[in-house]
Parts: sequence; C-alpha cells; structure tokens
Amino acid sequence: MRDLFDDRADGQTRNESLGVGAVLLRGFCVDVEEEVLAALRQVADAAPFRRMTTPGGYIMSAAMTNCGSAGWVTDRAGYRYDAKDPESGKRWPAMPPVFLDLAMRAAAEAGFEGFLPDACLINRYEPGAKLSLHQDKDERAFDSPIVSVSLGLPATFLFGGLRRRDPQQRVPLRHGDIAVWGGPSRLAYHGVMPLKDGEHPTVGRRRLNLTLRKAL
Ligand code: MD6
Ligand code: FE
Repeated sequence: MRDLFDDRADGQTRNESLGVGAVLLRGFCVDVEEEVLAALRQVADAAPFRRMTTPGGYIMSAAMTNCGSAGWVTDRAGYRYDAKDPESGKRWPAMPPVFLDLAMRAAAEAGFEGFLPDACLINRYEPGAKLSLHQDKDERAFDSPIVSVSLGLPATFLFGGLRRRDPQQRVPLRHGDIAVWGGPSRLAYHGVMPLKDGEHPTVGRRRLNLTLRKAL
C-alpha cells in the first residue's frame, strides 16, 4: 500500500526498521534536496568545515560544522555542546527553516511527534574518511530521537546495540535517506565505514550528513 500511494515519486521510499525505535526512511529528503544543499552552503560559508581534535589527540577524518543554538565540538578538553563556534568566537549560524521542517517531518514519520531540535551537526566525508563506533551521549535530552540525513556518496553505516561488543548491522545509506532513532535505540553504538571513492552528480566527491538533535 505504501508504495502505491506514496506521494514521494522517487521510487525508493520504503521505510526499513533498524530495531525498536530506529527506522530508515529511504529517499525521504529527495524532494527538498536542493533547498537543503543551498542552506548547507550558507551555513558552511558562515562557519566553515574543520577537522576537530578528539580528547585523545587524534584529528578526526570527517570535517564538521554546526548550526542551531548549540553545536557539537571536540578538542583536547573533551566533547561538548557550545553555543559558539570556537574558530570564530561567534554563535553558530541559525538552524535553516528547511532543516527544522525536514527533521520534524522525519521524526513524526518515525513515530516521534513533537521533535524540536536545537542542534545540527554537519559531517563532511571525503574518500577514506570514517567515523569510529560511538554512542551519541553528549546531549541532555535522551528522550528525544536523532534525525540523520545522508547526502552525496553512499556509505556503509554500522548500527550496533547498547554495548560496544554487540553485533552490528551494516546499513547502506544513500543520497536522500534519513535515519531516525530514539527510544530504546537512542544510545545504540554506531559508526560509518571508510567512504569509498566516487562522484555524486549534485554533491560531488563527498558525503554530507546532518544529524539533528535536541542537545539542551
Ligand atoms: C554519519 N552519523 O552518518 C554519522 N549519530 O555520518 C552519526 O554519528 C549518527 O547518523 C546518531 C544518530 C544518527 C547518526
Ligand atoms: Fe553519532
């Protein structure tokens, strides 16, 4: 039924469960991708992508920036949310309305009504970049889900359980897909395998990921 009556006409819009409280909305973002990419360019213009340092002293392979009233940052002092961009000393750019609207619609589709994100972390992966297995636990609000938007080159997402050693699903994330997780999956371990080289027609030789959260 969903396929026949779906109003997103891209032919790849099936929802896939990743576990309790975790769902992949295939192609959910394709109908607003141009607005999202334009807003992303404005954010990156005001707060350029940079590679941050972990508390252990490693430089992360993915470059990051943020928008919203809080931004996720890491340096030798630790991981945290900060209202200001440490590179400029200014507040992070405001959350573009198209991000907020998309995140609220995706969360509702996944069963999380009333999601109001205040933070959007933007990751940029070039070929070879990856994200090691981690939990998202720097937010104050574990009752809110996380909405994760994938654009550009495809990646293999690792989605595990609540313990680091739990087995992981390997989930292909493609341009326009949105993953949402919360509830019992909110603290699931997850990561991104090294990005394979390629060229995406609109995004180029990279993958962009937006994760929208309620941090404060
Ligand atoms: C990424 N995403 O897909 C990295 N975290 O580039 C994340 O680390 C992430 O996609 C929490 C929830 C969804 C995610
Ligand atoms: Fe994460």
